[in-house]
Amino acid sequence: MIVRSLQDVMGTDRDVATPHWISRRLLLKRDGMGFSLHETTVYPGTETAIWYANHLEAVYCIEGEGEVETLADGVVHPIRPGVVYALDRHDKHLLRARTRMRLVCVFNPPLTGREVHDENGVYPLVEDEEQAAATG
Ligand code: 9YT
Repeated sequence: MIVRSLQDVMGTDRDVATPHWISRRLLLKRDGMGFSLHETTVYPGTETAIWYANHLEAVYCIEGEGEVETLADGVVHPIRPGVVYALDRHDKHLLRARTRMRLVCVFNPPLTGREVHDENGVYPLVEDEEQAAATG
């Protein structure tokens, strides 16, 4: 069994910070679960363009308020605690945080932890750790 806390992850390579968000990767590909599980904190007043072309992601809000806009149709969905959005169509979207949001995110296939968003907000599909080192 794997037992891990946010404190265990903070300050390690599972703790990834960007100007708009910080993400603690509690479970990654190397944990062998077939998905990755992250707690992501999104900073208030930010807007982030994201497109997970290679991954499915479900995002469950546990704290804070904001909205997600799907670019294909311009529909804006409010986000508050208890709301999940699932990018089942690899939807291009804009994530806006009105207040500091804490989100629990699940990725399939799992992230290795070495991916970085490219200029389109896409994470590359990383098949193994060697490739991750080359691209990450
Ligand atoms: C909600 C979202 O996708 N934020 C970007 C970070 C992502 N959750 C990650 O890499 O953990």
